[in-house]
Amino acid sequence: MNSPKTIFSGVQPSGNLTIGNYIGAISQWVEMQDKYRCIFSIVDYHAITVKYQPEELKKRILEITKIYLAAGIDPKKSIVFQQSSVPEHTELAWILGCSGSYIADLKKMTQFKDKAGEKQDAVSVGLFTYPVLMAADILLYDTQAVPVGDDQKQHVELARDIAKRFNNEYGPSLVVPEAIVRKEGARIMSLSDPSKKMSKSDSNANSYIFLLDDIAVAKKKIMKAVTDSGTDIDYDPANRPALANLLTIYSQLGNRQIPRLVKDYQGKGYGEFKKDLAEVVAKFLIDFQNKFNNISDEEAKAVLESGRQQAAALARAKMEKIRQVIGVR
Ligand code: AQP
Repeated sequence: MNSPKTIFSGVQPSGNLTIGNYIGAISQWVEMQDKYRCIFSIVDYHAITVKYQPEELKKRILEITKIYLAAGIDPKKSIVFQQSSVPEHTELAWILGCSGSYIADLKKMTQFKDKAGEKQDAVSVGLFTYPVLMAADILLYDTQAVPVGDDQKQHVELARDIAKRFNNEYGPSLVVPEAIVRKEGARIMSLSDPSKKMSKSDSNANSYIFLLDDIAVAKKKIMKAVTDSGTDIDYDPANRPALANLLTIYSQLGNRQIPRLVKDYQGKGYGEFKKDLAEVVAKFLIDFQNKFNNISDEEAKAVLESGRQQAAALARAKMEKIRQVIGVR
């Protein structure tokens, strides 16, 4: 029998997690645990590529661990660990930065262009080389598939290119991974501007719903969400992207397929639709937050420590081979 595929993914503790992070990434991880060998990381070194508060980062690392657990990640089935606790990630990132990664590729990364904006020369080198560290995260574990939201697909493709170039230079040493992106919900859009993705670091608080948002606040955000012209409920992402986004959120959190929703809301208007969606979101958040609040800091720390030991053993063995092939051992 073939051994199960290895899956790796992570979230950076750069803010409160949104329902976009949940729908696009974490919810699909949960489904994979019974089928694959899963490794899920809190990728904290990615969160220091932009300005941050050390105390807040520390708090968020445990918070995200609890979010993984509350979402249904089971540490008996999956390895859950903090990236910085396994130093081989940064070691491999250095090696890949020297072999397999080109400046021209990094300059093309949409996320770098979005985050650096007009100041491409004045942001940190880390923000620029972030995708190389992400490639190291993935390649260190012989990962075959990386479940991510649509915005991270480009980075996984770069990891593939880096692995292929490294293999061309040193012989087959790295597994070439593929991205797994949901068909629906891979890109949840901002509630205030459906042309932008929902992002945890957006400056407009009405654009996102945090998994830990106050329930009344979350409901208000849904009621305030922008809608397109027209009054009927129809799924037309090209012409009515705001409504399509709300239908996607409803479908994903309320477990009802979009065609079914469109049918159920025939003859009803935006007001009724949004009120019901606010209830669906509230119900989801209440259930999620109950689970989250029942996980202690000690439990989360124990999960991270056990995950560290398991990840470190894999990383140590892989890096020993990499050091040999590049000629430093
Ligand atoms: N809006 C989204 N819809 C679907 N999936 C999303 N993801 C992020 N936003 C959406 C997916 O969540 C996972 C973790 O993302 P990340 O923390 O590594 O960083 P990101 O992709 O840059 O997400 P954010 O929320 O926009 O963070 P900030 O604001 O800090 O940059 C990934 O799989 C991502 O695709």
